[in-house]
Amino acid sequence: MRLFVALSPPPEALAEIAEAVGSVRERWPELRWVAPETWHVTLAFLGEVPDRVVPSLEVRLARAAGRYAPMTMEFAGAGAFPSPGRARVFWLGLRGGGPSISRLAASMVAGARRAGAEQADRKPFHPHLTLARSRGGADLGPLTDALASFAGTPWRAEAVHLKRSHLGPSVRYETVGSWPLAGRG
Ligand code: 2AM
Repeated sequence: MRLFVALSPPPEALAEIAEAVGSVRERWPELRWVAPETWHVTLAFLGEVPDRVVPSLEVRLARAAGRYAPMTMEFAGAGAFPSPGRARVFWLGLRGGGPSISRLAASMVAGARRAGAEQADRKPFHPHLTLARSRGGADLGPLTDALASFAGTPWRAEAVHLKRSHLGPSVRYETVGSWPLAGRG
């Protein structure tokens, strides 16, 4: 099954984003906008994972998550991968969480690897929430400018979630497991 590990921001944080994005979104109908109910922050993309690996993957992720304390962060700023001028992915940035969020992401990757699920597509970790995609690569400079000053209310990440992608005309994510950030910090 196709899996990834993610943070799920609380509804209040997502509502702020929906409000900020609402008006700009109408001006960019050629982009494939991500459905708000699927918004998430990816910590590790695992790709296709054999079913037999999933039980030990769950054990490893639970153990790794348990070593981290909840983290406070906020959405701030906007950008694009690989660059605003030829963008394939348009995103909102995440601020705060300190170095812990990068360490948490690295621990998820390491736990998955020990379970036998290699991270499918290793890129440097850059915490973000994907809002839209462009197949061919588009000039999204004006769009990133429009949301550059966005700054959301801080929220607490208290758990990690293992999610399964069901690909199709509209992608659907199913939560396979959730584990608390149960450390004391
Ligand atoms: P991103 O779009 O937020 O960067 C589920 O597919 C999630 O895994 C996506 O939201 C995507 O995060 C992330 N991901 C990372 N690499 C991917 C890849 N090669 N193919 C699909 N998704 C990938």
